[in-house]
Amino acid sequence: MSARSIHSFSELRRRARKLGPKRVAVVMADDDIALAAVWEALQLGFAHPVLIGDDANIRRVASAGGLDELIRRSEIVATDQPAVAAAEMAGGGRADLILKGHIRTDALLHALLNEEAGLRSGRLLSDILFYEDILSGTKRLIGITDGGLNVAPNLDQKKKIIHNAIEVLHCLGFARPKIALMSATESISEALPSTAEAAALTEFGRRGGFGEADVFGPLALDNALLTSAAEAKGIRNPVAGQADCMVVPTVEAGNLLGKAVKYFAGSQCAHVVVGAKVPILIPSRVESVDDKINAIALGVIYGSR
Ligand code: COD
Repeated sequence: MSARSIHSFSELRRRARKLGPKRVAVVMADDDIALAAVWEALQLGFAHPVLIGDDANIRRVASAGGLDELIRRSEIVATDQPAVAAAEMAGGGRADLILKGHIRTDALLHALLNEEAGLRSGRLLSDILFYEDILSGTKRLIGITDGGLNVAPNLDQKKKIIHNAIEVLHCLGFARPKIALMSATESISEALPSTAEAAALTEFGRRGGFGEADVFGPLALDNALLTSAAEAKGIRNPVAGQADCMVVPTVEAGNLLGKAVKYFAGSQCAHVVVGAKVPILIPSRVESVDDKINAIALGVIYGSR
């Protein structure tokens, strides 16, 4: 963890405030939690909301939530094709980030991934989630990728997911992020293909393939996050016990881990999809207003790189 890196969500919001406000396009904005989040982000100074969708529904949901002032201070784009409109706005430089509202994640992603939407940059899109970890005794942000998009990434896709994660961590001030390649064990085993892939990716990183980052694995959860566990296993590497980001083998592992830190450890979260022309925020319906505000802050910082 670098001295300049962002350690908490309150710091994340403060950094976003210095970089904002950015235009946040809310797709199908008739969503009470998304509206509450953009209202808070507006008041915190890092969002200018662009509310896209059915005009009457947006006004009705905002009014029911006591957010008439938000409506006065936002731009409303009335359309029955909100995902297409958001993609066009972002592709044309009229929106800086996209936030999912009352729309299914797969429907939104399909619309944004459409070649004609103009949002693709030729890169792989991947999701990275951050939570506040306290295992080391001090609060720090740790990333988990990819628990959102790439279902079973192959070796090449994992390289791209790692590059995306390193780019985000650099934006958060991690000068040389420590990237742990996760599996169920730190030993290389034929029975667990993710361990052999982790070893290959470690070798790629050792030869400088990932630039300014330490990339190492395979590691299990305990020896990625606890120095005591890494020491007990005799693993000597800067990443072991001190990971800034965990790269999981499949979307299921990442999704389970992301929900575990939220529900078992009670951490707030923030996640962002990177690799398109603008950051895309796809928080789930059950994520809190705070999680969504954090995600907007993360998108603002990453989008300002
Ligand atoms: N990055 C860049 N381009 C992509 C990506 C990606 N990660 N995935 C697909 N594309 C491109 C393809 O090359 C193609 O041109 C176009 O998008 C459509 O691709 P399809 O037909 O393969 O699209 P699908 O049906 O695979 O859908 C892509 C999704 C990202 C929607 C899909 O992979 C998905 O549903 N992922 C899991 C999302 C999910 O349910 N997450 C769980 C919890 S949030």
